[in-house]
Amino acid sequence: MHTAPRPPSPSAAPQLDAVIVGAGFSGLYQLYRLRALGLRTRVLEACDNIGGTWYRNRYPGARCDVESTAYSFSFSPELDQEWEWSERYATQPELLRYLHHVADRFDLRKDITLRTRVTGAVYDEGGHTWQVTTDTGETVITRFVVLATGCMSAVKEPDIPGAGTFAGRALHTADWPHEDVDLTGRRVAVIGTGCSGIQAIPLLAEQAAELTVFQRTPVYALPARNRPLSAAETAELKARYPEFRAAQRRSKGGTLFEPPTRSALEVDEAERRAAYEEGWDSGVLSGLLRTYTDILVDRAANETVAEFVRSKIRSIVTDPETAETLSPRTFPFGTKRPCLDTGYYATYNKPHVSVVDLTKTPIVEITPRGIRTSDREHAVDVIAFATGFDALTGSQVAMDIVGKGGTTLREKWADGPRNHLGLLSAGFPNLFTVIGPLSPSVLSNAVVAIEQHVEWITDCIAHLRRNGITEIDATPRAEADWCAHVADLAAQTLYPSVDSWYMGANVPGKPRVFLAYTGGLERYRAECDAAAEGGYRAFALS
Ligand code: N01
Repeated sequence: MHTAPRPPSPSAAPQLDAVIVGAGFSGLYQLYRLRALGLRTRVLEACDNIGGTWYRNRYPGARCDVESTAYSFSFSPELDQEWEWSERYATQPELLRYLHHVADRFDLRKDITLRTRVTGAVYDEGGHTWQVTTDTGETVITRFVVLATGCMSAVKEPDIPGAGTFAGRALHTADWPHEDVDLTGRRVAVIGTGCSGIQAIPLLAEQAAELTVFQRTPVYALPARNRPLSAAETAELKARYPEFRAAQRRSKGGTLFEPPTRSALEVDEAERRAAYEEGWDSGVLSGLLRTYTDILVDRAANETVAEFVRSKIRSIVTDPETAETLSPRTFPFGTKRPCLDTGYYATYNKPHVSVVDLTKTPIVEITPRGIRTSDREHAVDVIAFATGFDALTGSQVAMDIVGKGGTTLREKWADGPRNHLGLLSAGFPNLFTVIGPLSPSVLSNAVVAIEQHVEWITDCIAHLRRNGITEIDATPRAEADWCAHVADLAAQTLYPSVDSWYMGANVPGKPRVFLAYTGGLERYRAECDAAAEGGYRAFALS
């Protein structure tokens, strides 16, 4: 826990117009936009380098599961034309190279300060400024703060007794070493089978002498069907990039597909199976979700696709008992984020790879030698934790953010995040969030969602400055309405029925609130635009 920041000196003049916290996709684009407005802007980044998620998640196999050509900035046609993606799904190193290219091309680095973690921010109600404090001892006074801290940046430390006693090497997928980790001849354990675990497992298995996966909940994973992009494909895409980008911006989730029109239950089994085969073969994360209208709202409809995936697992994994262990049965398909994999299930056919079903033999403790489950001790040399994140709110409540009346964001969000449009939380004026809680964020292509937020925030700040307005705040009424609306929409789906990180259920003590907006990016964009109409009259301005 950081020490609480000191109250600001009375109404000190701002040294900066904007501080942006984080130098990932969000922070880089926000810097580009605010600088174009002529604002004195600085990005403060905790890590040694830029890249955010794509800097930290360097584990073997880390790869985006949205197609590279769609998971990239749309704001610069020149950038679209000059950058070449090598594969359908970009690896982490390629995404990081892309972000470095963006930083260089738009000359962003000069306003980014690395190795500087924002520890707190206190609002000065008299001066309408924020006093931002850092772990380097710096204090910066700024009019606006943009939290570009990402959805998945607060790593969830393994809540397992004895975690610190392990005498071998402990790694976390979200904090993998920069240098190569040689696992040749080593006995490796992986704890966790979410998207990170299932991407890492096939590659770790290529090196390890023995790989043991400790699985608490199996996932539904679809084959990525990744492949190199040919020169002809790239040329064809570049020719139609302008239309593609425009369509992305109008889309429901930032990727393009024909929305389904029928229920899974109104077609016969043969037709359903054919649709699911097509979705499975598409190599697209939402390939199965988009088949029928009711996959995420009707349990019986959902079960048809869930059983389809289980049948695929049985067809790939040769040992029937292992196939059953890997088959999700406790939650509907899609209510925890599905994964795209490359060879995940087939990895279990290798003789040196095994899975421990923690629902039958739970982990009791980590020991100096390895992992003790209820039936035995598994001696290993390396433990790779793939145990996930305190998603969406974790990075924000980790900072001591003190708003009006001395209220902290942590206190205000004790029962779950509260804000208007996911953008501003009442009592914390001039403090914007990019793809944070109660916005489409993790349910959409993150880059498209980021661009929508950054552009809205930029337009808002431009309006305030043009009109001599020094403070914008969410009203408690608008905030209450938005929180209720987000919860109402989520309640119409199967999502809240499941313990997932979407619900905050993976972090002990975190309130159970559905953390994202399920109405889709298109509808959300319209809500944000409506709130900006008439000079942002949905907000309190002064
Ligand atoms: O984390 P997760 P992640 N003992 O929370 C298990 C994005 N992402 O890093 O489900 C034993 O999904 C936990 O088990 P359970 C994407 O949005 C994207 O994999 O709680 N097990 C689960 O199996 C994704 O959804 C990409 O029962 C424990 C796993 O650890 C999000 O990030 C790639 C445990 C955590 O899974 C998070 O994914 C990677 C314990 N004490 C990530 N604690 C791409 O774009 C936790 N677990 C491809």
